[in-house]
Amino acid sequence: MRFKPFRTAFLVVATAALALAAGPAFAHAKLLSEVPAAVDAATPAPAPAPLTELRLVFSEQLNFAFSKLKLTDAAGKEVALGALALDPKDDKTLLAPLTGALPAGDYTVDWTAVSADGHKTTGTYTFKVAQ
Ligand SMILES: [Cu+2]
Repeated sequence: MRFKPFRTAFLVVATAALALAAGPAFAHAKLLSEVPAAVDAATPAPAPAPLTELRLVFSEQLNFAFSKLKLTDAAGKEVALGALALDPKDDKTLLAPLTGALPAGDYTVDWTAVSADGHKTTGTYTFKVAQ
């Protein structure tokens, strides 16, 4: 059988295309850590004192324009946050400044993250502010 360079090239390209098509499934942004830490966090990041912002570290570079955070208190009332931003030193980290000191209690963060590949992930966690 003669070597057929065009067929070989076709197979190489087709295989690469399949590998690329399967790839983005691994690029969804997962929440890796957060400050203040979730009450059930396995390895809580140390909370800075005083608490001035929420910091969420994701596994992927974020498409900031479509990423969102919502903070609610134990009564389910939304707590106002300052303007959401990407950490200027880390495009995988979302920052939401607090507009004032949080009274002691439980708080819930609902997040929506869109990774650079356009895939959306969402999640919720609870953190506690001690008196
Ligand atoms: Cu993805």
